[in-house]
Amino acid sequence: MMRRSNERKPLVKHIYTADPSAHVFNGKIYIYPSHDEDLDLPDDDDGGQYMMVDYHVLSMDDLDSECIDNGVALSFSDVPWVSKQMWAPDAVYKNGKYYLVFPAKDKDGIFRIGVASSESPVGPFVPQDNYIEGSYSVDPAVFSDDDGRTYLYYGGLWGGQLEMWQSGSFNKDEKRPEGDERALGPMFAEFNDDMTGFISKPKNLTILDERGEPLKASDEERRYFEGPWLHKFNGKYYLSYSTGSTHYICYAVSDTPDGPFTYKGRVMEPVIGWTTHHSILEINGEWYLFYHDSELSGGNNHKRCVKYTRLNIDSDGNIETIKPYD
Ligand code: FUB
Repeated sequence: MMRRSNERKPLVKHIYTADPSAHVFNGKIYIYPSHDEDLDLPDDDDGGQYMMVDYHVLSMDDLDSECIDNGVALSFSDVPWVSKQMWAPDAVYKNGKYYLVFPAKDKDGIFRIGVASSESPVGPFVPQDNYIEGSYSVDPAVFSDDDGRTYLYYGGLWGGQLEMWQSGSFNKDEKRPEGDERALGPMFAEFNDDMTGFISKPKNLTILDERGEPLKASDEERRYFEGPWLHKFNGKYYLSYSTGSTHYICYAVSDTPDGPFTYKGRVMEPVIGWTTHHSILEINGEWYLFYHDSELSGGNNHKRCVKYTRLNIDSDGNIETIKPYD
């Protein structure tokens, strides 16, 4: 199949960008990425190299047009509760406003999830005074269901601190699940109408294997690590996510938004760089994957660039695995 002129190429080159959450608002494509800093920091397993301080919203009139950087939409110095590390955001349109939903470390060094709002999809966004009560960890993905309910999927292992909440409160020394123990899934919660809080207690989602058994912690090629995304296809809920340490994007399917989800397969093989993080979007009846790799920086894990490519889904809802460099 012929590729589009922008396909599988860095959408912007003047800044490093990652973790693209893409949406269509008013017929235009908006991308809400992390803004990677051009700093030379050593890699560690806690994500200390990801020192982002602000968000820029990118936009495109269509898939073939130039990708525009709309400047700083929210900076860490504008958010009263944030100390550092503004990681992967998402956005949603609700009740006539655009909401940016973002994770960052609070003053105690604990990842929380906050919300900021704007009249415009590109901001500037005005943050709420505090993070969402009961929120923790990273990688928020907001899903608006057909009935108007707004769900949040989030959570990341290791530097994303998800394991540290297994007891219900924060414990930085909490043991990670291992071996045959049930793997942690992403967290799930429902937002209230004005996006100021959760109306349900967050719960950890289960991903089942083909025998109906929860995926095990040792199953690193299939278990959840970070970067959840939710899209709906033919009435079913598709949860896609990164497997982190094995660098795949995988997907699992459910009849309900809060699972359990059953593992189905891979969306994409590994990209250049340690992390992989994506969003899935229908544009004019075709499906696209927005993702990142570290091609622009020659492989630096924390200097990434966002890209998109076509996603093929067959009539039964099976996703064809993407080989990003074929
Ligand atoms: O961008 C910082 C972190 O890297 C994100 O939270 C993860 O999903 C990974 O892409």
